[in-house]
Amino acid sequence: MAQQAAPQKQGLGPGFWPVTIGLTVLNAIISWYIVVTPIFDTYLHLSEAAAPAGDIDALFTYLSVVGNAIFVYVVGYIIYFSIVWRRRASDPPDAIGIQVHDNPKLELWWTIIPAILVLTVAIFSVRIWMNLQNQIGDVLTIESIGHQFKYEFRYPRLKKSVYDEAHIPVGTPVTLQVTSGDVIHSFWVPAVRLKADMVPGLVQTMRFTPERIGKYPIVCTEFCGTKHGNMVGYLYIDSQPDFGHWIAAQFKAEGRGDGPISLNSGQAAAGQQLFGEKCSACHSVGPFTQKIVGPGLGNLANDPDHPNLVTGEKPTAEDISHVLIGGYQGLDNSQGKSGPSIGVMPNRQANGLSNADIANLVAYLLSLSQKKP
Ligand code: HEC
Ligand SMILES: [Cu+2]
Repeated sequence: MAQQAAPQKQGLGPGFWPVTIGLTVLNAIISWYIVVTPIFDTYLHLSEAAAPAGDIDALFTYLSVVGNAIFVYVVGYIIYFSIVWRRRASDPPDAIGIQVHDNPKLELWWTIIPAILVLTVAIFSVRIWMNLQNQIGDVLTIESIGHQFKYEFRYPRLKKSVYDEAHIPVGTPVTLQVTSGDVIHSFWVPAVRLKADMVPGLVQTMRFTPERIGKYPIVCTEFCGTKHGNMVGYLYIDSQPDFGHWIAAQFKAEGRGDGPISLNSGQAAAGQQLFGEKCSACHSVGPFTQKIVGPGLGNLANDPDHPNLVTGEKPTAEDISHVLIGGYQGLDNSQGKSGPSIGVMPNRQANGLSNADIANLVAYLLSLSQKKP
């Protein structure tokens, strides 16, 4: 006698659409929470101390939202289907679920949707990576060398290294050249979201722009010996004046305080070359309005629309040198009344300018203005 075929279970089941709506609502609530909560700040108390921390956190948020959606739907449907199509007491002992093979529609979508997701993640992260590599203006370059068990920092023009405490000025693009003097260490600043291994014989570059003044730990994450756990440094993001004071103190400790600058000994040609090296990332030699990061400097001394410097001072050699020495961050007072702040002009220490450099740059800037009618 032919055995009666066991009934096959198939279809979406009675509650599929209500469950889908429920999962969508749940997904939306969790996604909303992820988006509105600055996760690192809230749970780990890690502020975004420097660009690109914000970009990296945005990428993390995106990954969390996508990951959460996959989790909610996959787990939700597994639970739903295992309840509606469970084996019931009334089912014959040989009852089996429907066997699905070759469903082109399904296969198409489960290829297309993940492909799109992975592509968006790739585009998002490659763009951040490229920004990191191509950040304009390596204004301040510091070498950082790992040792058992401390971090050494070498600053331009500073003869002695400093250890375990690095100071950098806010708003100034910084390039760190990271390597090691002995074994493999790592240089991780959680508040900047960047990390590089410190490998003997290999110099790796780390670029970021400090944004929030504060003191942030630098952590070694490669087991580098018995006192690895004690290997913690601090990155101080200082205001421009504080950074100036700090580095001036280092110079003083080396017995190399800077004497007075003789401005009339400046050489415009030497200044021009220096400008290409240290200033052109942020300044054009066009008019004031031709902005890169800072204003154009081509008409500094004879621009009727901007009779004064941003500091409100007159564009004399003396007053231009004040901007180069102290840096400037404040309201734009160039038209006699205050306008919005333009950005941060790094001070001489951040730009690595000697007295002679300042004299040469001032001579060059003034020569630019004189060429115009
Ligand atoms: C990180 C970018 C950056 C670098 C590098 C930089 N500057 Fe500036 N500079 C600025 C910004 C931004 C301002 C405007 C500051 C403000 O108004 O608050 C400025 C302002 C100035 C001013 C005043 C302009 C005016 O019209 O009053 C001078 C002069 C100047 N910079 C010269 C230089 C020289 C010379 C160098 C190279 C040694 C240099 N800057 C390097 C960003 C930079
Ligand atoms: Cu270490």
